[in-house]
Amino acid sequence: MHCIEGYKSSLPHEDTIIFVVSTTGQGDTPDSMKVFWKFLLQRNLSKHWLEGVRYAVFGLGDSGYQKYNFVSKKLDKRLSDLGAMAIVEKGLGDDQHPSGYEAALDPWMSSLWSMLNQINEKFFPQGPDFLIPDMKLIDQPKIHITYHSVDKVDSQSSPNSDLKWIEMQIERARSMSPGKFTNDKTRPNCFLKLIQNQRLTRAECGKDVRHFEFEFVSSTIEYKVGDILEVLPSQNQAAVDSFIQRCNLDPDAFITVHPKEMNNHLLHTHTSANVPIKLKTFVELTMDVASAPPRRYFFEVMSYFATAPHEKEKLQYFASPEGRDDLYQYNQKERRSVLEVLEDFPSVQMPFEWLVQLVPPLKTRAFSISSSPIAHSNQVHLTVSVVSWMTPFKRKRSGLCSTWLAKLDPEQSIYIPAWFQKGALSPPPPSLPLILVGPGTGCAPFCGFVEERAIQNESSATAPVLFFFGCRNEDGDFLYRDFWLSHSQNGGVLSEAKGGGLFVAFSRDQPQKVYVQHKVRENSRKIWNLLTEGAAIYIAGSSTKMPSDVFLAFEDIVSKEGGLPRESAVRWLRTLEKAGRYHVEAWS
Ligand code: 2AM
Repeated sequence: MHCIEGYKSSLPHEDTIIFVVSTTGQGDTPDSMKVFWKFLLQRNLSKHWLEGVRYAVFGLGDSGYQKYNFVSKKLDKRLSDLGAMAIVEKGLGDDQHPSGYEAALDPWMSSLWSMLNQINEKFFPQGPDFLIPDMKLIDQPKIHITYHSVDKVDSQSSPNSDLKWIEMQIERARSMSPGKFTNDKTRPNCFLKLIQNQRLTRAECGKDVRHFEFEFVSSTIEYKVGDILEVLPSQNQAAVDSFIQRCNLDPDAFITVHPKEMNNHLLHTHTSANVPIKLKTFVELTMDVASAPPRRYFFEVMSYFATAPHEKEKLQYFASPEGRDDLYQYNQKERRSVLEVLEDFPSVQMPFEWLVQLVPPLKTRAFSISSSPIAHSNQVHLTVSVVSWMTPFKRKRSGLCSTWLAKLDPEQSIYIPAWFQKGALSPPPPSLPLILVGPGTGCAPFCGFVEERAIQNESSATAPVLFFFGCRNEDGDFLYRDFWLSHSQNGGVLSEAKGGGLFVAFSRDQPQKVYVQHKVRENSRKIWNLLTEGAAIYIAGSSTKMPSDVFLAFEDIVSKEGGLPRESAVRWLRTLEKAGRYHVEAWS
């Protein structure tokens, strides 16, 4: 297996290449593929460049999105245009499928193995059947753990509550986890201290949306409106303790974790990944033990270590293609965490190496920033919906990060590790007219836009802004109501006097649903006039259906007001998108 690095010279000499690729945002390539994709699109590559190279593509996508599996389709086409030959039809994994993307993966894998076997028997001398799990465990863990005696441990590892020490622990733990975190997700960009945690919704509306204000406590990071803040959540201490106890681990042991194939030289180099860390700290900072469900391979490996026959049988069934749908129900639909799965199969004792390798990584969570750095120096604000839901078996589940944030008290001195990222919504210059659509927490980035524009407007006149907001009830979840109303009055940036407007859709305040797209259609002429003056459209919020429904509303407007047939209206909007005047930031 290769990293895509070095592809420039090596790609045409490969025999067979297998690509597994996801799609992010609105049909974008994942970050780790960007350089490769740019390279592959070069015009000077001849259409014979990859002749003789065989390939297979499997895409990970979500058919809820308009550009479903867009990147895998583009990649497949480009490889074929460059002369490479597909050995199997591209596979399209769909997260919306009742059995998850594995429903498409299983048949794709089995055709892939059989094709590979036909091409070259040395791939699988025993035939592809040996991939079906049985009593043997073919693999070995890819990592090695060294246990250190306490007296040999670096003095820097002794407990100390200062920020530098916390930063070191995070960097150490996360850079030790091979392949789990990219380099930019090991050492935090900065630490934040919570200074405000305010509920924005009333209990009766059934939603808990909160406004958080944080202060920079280490370095101040420069960010822009529309940027993203990623936060590393803290896991529940009791869950971490239960996991350690369930796995018979010593929380106070000092460990280092290395990839197995690491050479001696690297092993002895003094990097943060080579300094021992407490096992409990390592688990806390890198292994999601109580929230993310493990993947199918976890069950396969568990089956090997199960000593009770009925548990072994059940785990083997879960890991087999026949058990796929039942595993999906048990695991993904019910969102069983690693800890819960291990508790359901008490005879399993998995070595820590396997656990480190297979427990899902503790991921940072990304939120759209809702403040303008010009309006709040040394601060960053978020608008977060506290996630909780019932599984099909009526088990209450809640989002790790939002639930943790909601319980934090600004009086406590807790340092929150954070990373800043550029968002999909580029900051608009003051002279650009704006059409903003942000129902629910989709309003977050637009708080920053409006705040910033109000400040810019104090020195010189800014272009008009139309803002479309949607929520359930006027009295329940009209987020930042006073803020929007104040900017829509007395010559504010959303006021009619400034050519702007505030339009709110209350979806549940009348018998029929009223959504932002209805308000957009009602303001057809106003929107068209602004578009012809060069306005940019910005859409943010839930990814399920809202962005495509809103696109349809704009399509209607362009068609009606611009007198264009439907296909031309779509092309017109696509051109807008290409010109950087149609932006979408959607999240699930
Ligand atoms: P609902 O929950 O009453 O269906 C913020 O979440 C608001 O977005 C809510 O009022 C929600 O309405 C609404 N919403 C749900 N689906 C939507 C869609 N496809 N397009 C626009 N708004 C939608």
